[in-house]
Amino acid sequence: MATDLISTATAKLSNFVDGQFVSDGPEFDDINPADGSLIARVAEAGPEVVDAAVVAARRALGGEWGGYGVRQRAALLYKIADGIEARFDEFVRAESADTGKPVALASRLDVPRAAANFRAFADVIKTASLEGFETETPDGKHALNYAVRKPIGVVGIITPWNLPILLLTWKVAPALACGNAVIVKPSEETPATATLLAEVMRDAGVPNGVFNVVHGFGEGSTGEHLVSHPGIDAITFTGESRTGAAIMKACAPGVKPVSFELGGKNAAIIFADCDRDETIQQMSDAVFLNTGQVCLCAERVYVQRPIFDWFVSAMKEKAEGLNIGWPADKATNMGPLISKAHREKVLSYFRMARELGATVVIGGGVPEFGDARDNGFYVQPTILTGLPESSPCVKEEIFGPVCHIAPFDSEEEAVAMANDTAYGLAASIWTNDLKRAHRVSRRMNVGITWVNCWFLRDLRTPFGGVGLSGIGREGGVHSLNFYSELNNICIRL
Ligand code: NAD
Ligand code: 6OD
Repeated sequence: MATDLISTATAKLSNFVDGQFVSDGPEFDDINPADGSLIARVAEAGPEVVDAAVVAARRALGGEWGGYGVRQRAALLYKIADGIEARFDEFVRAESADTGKPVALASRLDVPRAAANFRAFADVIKTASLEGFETETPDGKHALNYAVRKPIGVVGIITPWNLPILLLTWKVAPALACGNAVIVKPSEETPATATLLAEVMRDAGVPNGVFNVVHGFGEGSTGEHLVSHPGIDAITFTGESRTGAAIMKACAPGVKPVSFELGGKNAAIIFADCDRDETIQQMSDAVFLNTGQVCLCAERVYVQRPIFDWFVSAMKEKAEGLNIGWPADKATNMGPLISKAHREKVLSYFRMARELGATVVIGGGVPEFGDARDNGFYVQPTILTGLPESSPCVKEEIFGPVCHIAPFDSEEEAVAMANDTAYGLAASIWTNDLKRAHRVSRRMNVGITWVNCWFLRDLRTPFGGVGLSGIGREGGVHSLNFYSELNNICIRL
C-alpha cells in the first residue's frame, strides 16, 4: 500500500551533498504511519558526511553563490517555488506517506506553503529596507551611518515531522534569500520531501553546496554532529523544548546564534458572545487538524460558563463527524499519529486523565478498522473535561487530537488560567466584543494571538514564542535579521 504513495525515485533516500546524492553507510527505515509499512530505506549521515556537507557549503559561499546579488537570489527562489509546484503531486504523496496526513491536507496546506515560503522571502529580500542615520559630530559636522546585510555563513537547519516541508522551507527560503549556504536535517520520521526538494534545487540550478540534506537521528547521530560542528555558523531549529535545550548547550562553546521554534500548550478563550458557528468550525481545526500535531493547536480550551455545555456538545459532534481513514482517500480528514512511540505517549496521557477523574466526553482510545490500518498509529479524537488545572494533561504538551475544556466566569479568571503555563507560543480569543478582543490579546503571554481565527498566516509577521516555546522571531524582516549579519558603516562627511 505505502510504496505506491511515493515515487520510485525516492524509494532509497540519500543524503545530498555538494550537488550529489550520496548514500554510503548505515541505513534506517522510513515507515508509513497509516499501516506501519516500509516506505523507503534512508541513508544515515555520519560525521564524515556532515563534514563533507560543511566543506561544500563553505566552498559555495566563497564561489559563484557568494557573488549572487539580491535580484539573482530572488529569481532563484521563484524558480524553486515553480519547481515545487511542477512536482506538486509527488510532494503531496511523499508528505502524506511519511506523516500519514490526509492528501487533502497536504494539498491544501503543506505543499502550497512550501512554494509560498520561497516566493514570500524572494519578495521580502527585494523590498527590505536598511537603517540609515545622519549623525552630528562634536565639531558640528556630520557623519553618515548605514547598515548593510551580509550572510551569516553556513546555517544548520533542523526540523520536526509534523509539517515537514512547510517548516523546512520556512527556514531554507530566508536563509538562501540572505545568501547563506544551508545544511538541513529533516526529522528521521519524515525524510522524503526534503530529498525531493534537493532534486528541485538541483534542477533549478542552485549552485553545488548551497543546499545540502543530511538524514539521520538527533542525539548521538546526524543532528548532534551538525550542531556541534565548528564549521556551522548558526542553528535554526523547530522541535521539542527539551531538544532545544540540548542544542543550545551544544551551540554554547562556539557561541553560535540560535533561533528556536519550540513546543506549545496553547489556550483558546471562548467568550459567551462569540459567533457560535464560526467558533466551532475553527475550533475543530484548532484541536484536530493534522491529528492535533501542530505546535499551535489548542490543547487547553476555556469556555465562559453560560455556553460551556453547548460548546462541549458541539465539539463532541465535530469529533464524531471526523472521517478517520486512509490518507490517500480524498474524504479523509484525520490520519494517524506519526509513530508507535508517539501514540504510546498520547495514550499514556489518556490513561492518566482517566486515573485523575477526567470525564472523557469522546474518544480516549484506538479506533479499530479491521484492515491494515490496525497496524498503523491511529488514536480517537478525544475531548476531556473535569481535570484540575494542575494536572499533567493540562500542563504538558500532548501533541495529539485532544483538548481539555474548562469553564470560566470572568475575563480576569480566563486570562489567569490561559497564562498559567511554562509555554507561550499562541493563543486564540473568540468574542464579538472588539474592546475585549484588544484588551485580552495584549495580556496573553505568547508570541501570537489570533482573534476569531486560528493559524491564519501572513508570512511577513513575527512568528515565535516566549518561555519554553522558543527564542527569537522568524517571518518577514525578522527572518532576515536572523539569517544575516548587519554591518554598520560610519562615514565621517
Ligand atoms: P524533536 O525535538 O524530537 O525533533 C526535532 C528535530 O530535532 C528532529 O530532526 C530530530 O532528529 C532533531 N534532534 C533531536 N535531538 C537532537 C539533538 N540532541 N541534537 C540535534 N538535533 C536533534 O521534535 P519532534 O518530535 O520532531 O516534533 C514535535 C515537537 O516540535 C513538538 O514539541 C512541537 O510543538 C514542536 N514544534 C514546534 C513548532 C513551532 O513553530 N514552535 C513547529 C512545529 C513543531
Ligand atoms: O506557519 C508557520 O510559519 C509555522 N512556523 C508554523 C508552525 C506550526 C507548528 O507546528
